[in-house]
Amino acid sequence: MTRSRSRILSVISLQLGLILLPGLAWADLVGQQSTCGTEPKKTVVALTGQEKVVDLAEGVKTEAWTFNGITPGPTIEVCEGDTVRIVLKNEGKVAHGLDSHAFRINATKFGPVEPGETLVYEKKVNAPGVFMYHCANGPLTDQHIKMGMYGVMIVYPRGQKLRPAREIVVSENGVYGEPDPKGMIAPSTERMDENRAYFVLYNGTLKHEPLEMKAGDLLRVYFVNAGPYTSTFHVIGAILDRAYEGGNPRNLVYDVQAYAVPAGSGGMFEVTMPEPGNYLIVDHDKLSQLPNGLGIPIVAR
Ligand SMILES: [Cu+2]
Repeated sequence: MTRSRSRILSVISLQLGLILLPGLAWADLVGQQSTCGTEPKKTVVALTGQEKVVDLAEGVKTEAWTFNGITPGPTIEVCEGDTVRIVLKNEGKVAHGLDSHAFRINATKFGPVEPGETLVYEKKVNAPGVFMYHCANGPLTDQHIKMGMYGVMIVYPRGQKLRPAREIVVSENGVYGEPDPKGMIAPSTERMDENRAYFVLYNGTLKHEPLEMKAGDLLRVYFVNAGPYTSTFHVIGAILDRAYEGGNPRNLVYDVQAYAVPAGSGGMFEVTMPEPGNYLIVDHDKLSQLPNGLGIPIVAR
C-alpha cells in the first residue's frame, strides 16, 4: 500500500467539518458522533470527475475514470436528516455525473455534465445506511462505474448510537482488463459489457496491510459492493455478531456466517475478534481472487 493514510482530500462544510477520505480500509473516519453533532446540518460534498492512470499496487496500473483522482472515490460521511449539497466539477474529457443511492430525488438531477461544467444539486438524506455512489453518464453509466467511478456514502443514523468499535470502510469492484508485460491495464469494454472482470478486489488495491486489533475488540465494516457480481461477505475464523441489511440499523440479523450484498448495494457488519490470532475478510463467493486483493487480513493480539 503506497497511498498515505493521511491523504485527506477535500474539506468543505457549512457548519461542522465533512472530511472526504480515500477508500482505504483503515483510513480514520470522522465517525457517527462528530458527523451527526447535535442537530441536522447542511453539508457540501465537493467532487471532481477526472480521467487518469491509477496504481493498483503490486506493479499494476490501470487507466481509470475517477472521483477526485482516486478509485474508489472518497468516502462521504453525513448524518440522517442532513441536507447534502453535491458539487461535481467535471475536469475530464467526457461527460460525468453523480448518482448517490442515499437520495430520494428526481434522477435527472444526477447529470451528466459536460467537460468543464459543474453539476450542483441538494437534498435531505432521510434513510440511514451504507450507500453506493457512482457516475451517472446516461447510456454509458455501466462503463463509467466499471472504469472506477464509484465510492461509499455513509449516512449515519441520528438518535441511535452505534456501539463503540474499530471502524473501516471496505468496497468491492472489478477491473476489466489484463495487465500487459509492464503491468499496465487497458480496460476492455467487451469485458465490461459481459460483466467479466479480470480482477475483483477490495478498496481498489491488490495488496492490503493487516489490520491490527485486540482480541475481544469489535470491528464495524461499512461495506459497498460496486459489482459486477453478488458479494458474500465473510470473515474467516469469526461469525458476524450483527449484519445490517443496507447498513440500516433497523435491518438487523444476529450471528450469521456470511451476508450477501448484491451489486449496487451495501451493508454494515459487526464482528468481535474471538481470540488472539489471524482472521481474514473475504468474499466467500470468489476465494480464487484472494491473491488479487479480495482479502483483508486482521491480526488480533
Ligand atoms: Cu463518469
